[in-house]
Amino acid sequence: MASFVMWHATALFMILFRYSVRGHISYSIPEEMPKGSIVGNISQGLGLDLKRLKSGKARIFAGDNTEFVGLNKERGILLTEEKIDREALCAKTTPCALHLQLILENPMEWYDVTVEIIDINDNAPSFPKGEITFEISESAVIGARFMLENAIDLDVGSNSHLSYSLKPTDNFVLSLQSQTDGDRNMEMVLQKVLDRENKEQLSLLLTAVDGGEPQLTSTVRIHVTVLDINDNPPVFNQRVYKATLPENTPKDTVITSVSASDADEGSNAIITYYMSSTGDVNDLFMVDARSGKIILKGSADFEKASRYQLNIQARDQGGLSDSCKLPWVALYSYACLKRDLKTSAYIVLLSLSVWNTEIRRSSQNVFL
Ligand SMILES: [Ca+2]
Ligand SMILES: [Ca+2]
Ligand SMILES: [Ca+2]
Ligand SMILES: [Ca+2]
Repeated sequence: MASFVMWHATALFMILFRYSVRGHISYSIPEEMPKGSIVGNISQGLGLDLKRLKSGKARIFAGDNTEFVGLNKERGILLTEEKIDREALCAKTTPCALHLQLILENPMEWYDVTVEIIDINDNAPSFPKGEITFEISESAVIGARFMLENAIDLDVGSNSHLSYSLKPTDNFVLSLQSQTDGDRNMEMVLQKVLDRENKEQLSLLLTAVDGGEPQLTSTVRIHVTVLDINDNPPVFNQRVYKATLPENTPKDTVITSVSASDADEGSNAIITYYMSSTGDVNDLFMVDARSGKIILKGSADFEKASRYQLNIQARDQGGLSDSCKLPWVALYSYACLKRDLKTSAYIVLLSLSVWNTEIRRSSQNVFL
């Protein structure tokens, strides 16, 4: 068997040596042509008449290649046997060509035939992911860079040469840097600081356009979640609160509430209220750390003091704070009802102590 193979190989070599290549012809066709499309007139191209093709039993030898191209002996032309997908045949290799032989017998002749498959722009750019997400702190500094993955285009040449755009450009601009290996690093660069309190979610559109004719495009959505930092202190909704209470107000009565808000989120916005006053007032009043309610915790004695000043502080968990005052909590020592003869309404009469001035004042009418 081995000797037969050796003889066969030797015989083939001798045939090839004796009947060397008579000629060479090249054709170029675009990929994706329908089956049966004309590649070229090989009869004219090689100066072979149709009778010779027939008598020589002309045939196309494709070697290892699938038979993408066939011979019509009657017309002397080469035709496509099926659609040729350049990307499947050659991937990124250029040029992409089929190397065939036209073989004739009686006498044996052999012609090289090259069919170059020209790329068409039949692939749009494609991004590796359906969407891109980032979580970026609002403390990120201008110039901070965030890597983006390039799109892929299966075509070659200008049909796969991609340019990119990013919109909107309010906070980020696109940066493309060529590398020594021919790749390009694509990044979005922060050009205006983020503010979570102003905008927590950003949505950008990255577009890739190839250089084909017509151009094909692809887009990918970039979602940016802006992460909070504690850059806002609590703020009281009033600088000054006022309150009054009767002398015999029972313990645990809520006399008023203070309230602060914090524009941050999470623990950066959790507010705790404190009394920052000094002295006796701390024995008489307390502030609920969570609700901001000012609660009487002792007995208010008009004889001892007619006013108190409370200082309240609101602090977030990051240590930022604000303060407010209750510059007086006026105690009134008595109240009585008096009937208005004209209107028949009852009038509440209060004895109020405001700062150092004792005044008597009628309250608004109380209708019973
Ligand atoms: Ca393309
Ligand atoms: Ca292509
Ligand atoms: Ca805060
Ligand atoms: Ca914040």
